[in-house]
Amino acid sequence: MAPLPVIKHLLRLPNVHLLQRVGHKAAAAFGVQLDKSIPVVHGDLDKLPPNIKNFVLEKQELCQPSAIHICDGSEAENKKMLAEMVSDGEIKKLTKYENCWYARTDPRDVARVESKTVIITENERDTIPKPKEGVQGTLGHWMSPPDLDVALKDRFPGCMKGRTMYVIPFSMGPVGGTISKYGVQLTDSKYVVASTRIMTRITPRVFDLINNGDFVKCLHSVGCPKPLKRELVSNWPCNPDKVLVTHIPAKNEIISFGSGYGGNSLLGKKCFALRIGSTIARREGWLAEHMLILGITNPEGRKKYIAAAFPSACGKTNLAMMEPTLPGWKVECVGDDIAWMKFDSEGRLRAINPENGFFGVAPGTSEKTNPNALKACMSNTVFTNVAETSDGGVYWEGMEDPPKDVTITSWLNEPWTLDSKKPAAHPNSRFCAPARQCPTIDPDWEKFDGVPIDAIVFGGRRPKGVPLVYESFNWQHGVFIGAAMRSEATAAAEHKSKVIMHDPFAMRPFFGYNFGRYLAHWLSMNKSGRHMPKVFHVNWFRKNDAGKFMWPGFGENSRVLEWIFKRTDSKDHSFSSESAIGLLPSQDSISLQGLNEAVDMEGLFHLPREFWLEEVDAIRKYFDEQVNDDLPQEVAKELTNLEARVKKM
Ligand code: OXD
Ligand code: MN
Repeated sequence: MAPLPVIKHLLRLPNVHLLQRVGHKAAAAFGVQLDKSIPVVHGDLDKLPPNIKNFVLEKQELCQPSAIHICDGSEAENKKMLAEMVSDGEIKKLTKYENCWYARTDPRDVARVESKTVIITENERDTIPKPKEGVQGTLGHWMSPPDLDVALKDRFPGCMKGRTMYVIPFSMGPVGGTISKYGVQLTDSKYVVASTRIMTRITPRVFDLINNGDFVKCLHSVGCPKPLKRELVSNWPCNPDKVLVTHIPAKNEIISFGSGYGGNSLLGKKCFALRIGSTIARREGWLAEHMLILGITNPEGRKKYIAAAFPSACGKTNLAMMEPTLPGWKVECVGDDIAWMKFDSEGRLRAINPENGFFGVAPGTSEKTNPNALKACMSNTVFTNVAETSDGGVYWEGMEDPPKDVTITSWLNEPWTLDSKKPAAHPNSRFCAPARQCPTIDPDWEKFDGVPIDAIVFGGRRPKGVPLVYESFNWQHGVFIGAAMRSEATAAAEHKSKVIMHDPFAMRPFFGYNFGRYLAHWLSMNKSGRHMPKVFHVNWFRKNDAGKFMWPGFGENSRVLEWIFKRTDSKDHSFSSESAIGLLPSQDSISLQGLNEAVDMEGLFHLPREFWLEEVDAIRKYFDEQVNDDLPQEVAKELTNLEARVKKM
């Protein structure tokens, strides 16, 4: 049936707010039709479940691509797209490795853009706590539905002209898994399709699993319709002045414009698995967290799983893939960035890694720091903004000494030597590699109902005052420790200097809703009959007065994991002693056997009273200013208790 003229007119305009309100109903009732001038060059639109077909039709009306391609995730499809990108100069083959590719971005599109990342709710308070009078809120950015309408109208009409719109059916978590969720992303970027194929599971089976039910709707455009209005830099299409990454929890919808990079464009990752994911998790009673998951096996063969939250670029990937130095211990990787965790019917917390790949920060990754990540990215990998070597390889700061007998070209496409003043690789340059290629990938990493979690670990980069490890007194205190997390800023977003920033639960850039309510949700997890994981805080980054790291880190962190392992077995205080801030390892309970260097354990566990009094003040200021009336009184009480204990030190 032909669309009623008035509906067709509304869709054409396109009044997006109206379109979204009438969208599904109108499409279902009147049958939005494909603009006949837009060929479907791959796949069959009529075979899609009606709600997905309508979603595609609505967005093609809006974005006006020149063709539609429904992805099947196959090898043949991937090969063809990579070849097209090579001939368009968007990527290069790295001949030194097997099936590896290299992309340089426009230098204006190199990281997540937190200031342009917004959550849309009717009431601002549903997105962020109301900060104290006169204070700028830092716990996310809110946009009203009418402002979203204006912003979308300014960006999306005709934004895909001259480009193909790819329809990507993808699964977060193993396809068919009990904790998995499904999404469909529309994008005009082949780079995004190729990277999403690594980071998620792309398969048409997702259409059947959605079966006309709920799915997360993702729309992405680089915002560079053809003919181009400006010359591209490095053949990287983007529209930096108009970047906007939006999330609409009420509709399970993500709409992103202007950036092709990382979390701005691979919408399954931060947008879906964390921001929209956290809102779904709250509704459904589970947790979507910025956490790695690792399995650790002791010399007797007993295994436990740990989930750990660290702010961006604090070494989550290194920890998840570590090679323990403690003899007989084994660490295996389930995931390096995101955990979805749900209590099962027996009261065990079970976790999956919703991702299928690693989007890891390249600089600093070396044979010493993370040999497993290096092995994982030697084939089937897309590298972005690293430096290239003249023999078809890659190079970045901290990898090894620059290889001899080759020349190096920086991420800015300039000749590079050790004398160059600029870095060879961008500090946020990445490898995007399949998870299954990690030599230590856990045999259960794709288990449908996840792996059982015994410990939750929080951590950050704290050069002063914070001990190597401590344990919370109980769950409520653990939630407080997560809420009070702070860390040095990193290159993963647009922050410039190394200030110590509050980053509660390592989720500050990723909350999908009001952080105060998020805390209440965490507190509500503690129900009778559940086996609550123990909660810890670690800090590998304490420095002595000479500015030198006090703990060797990397594989030696297994010594700390061993203590955590022992503590999860204990029903009492064995191996620990009480301090003002939590349970510290008792004397000699962290094994130092076989360590090559002397470690100042006393210094690593010293709690300077002045430091902790200042820490309490900083946490109180943050809670008062940022969380204000939304702070659960249980968390406020934990701060009061900490202060009283510190004062007695
Ligand atoms: C990431 C991040 O890219 O946290 O994982 O920024
Ligand atoms: Mn991350």
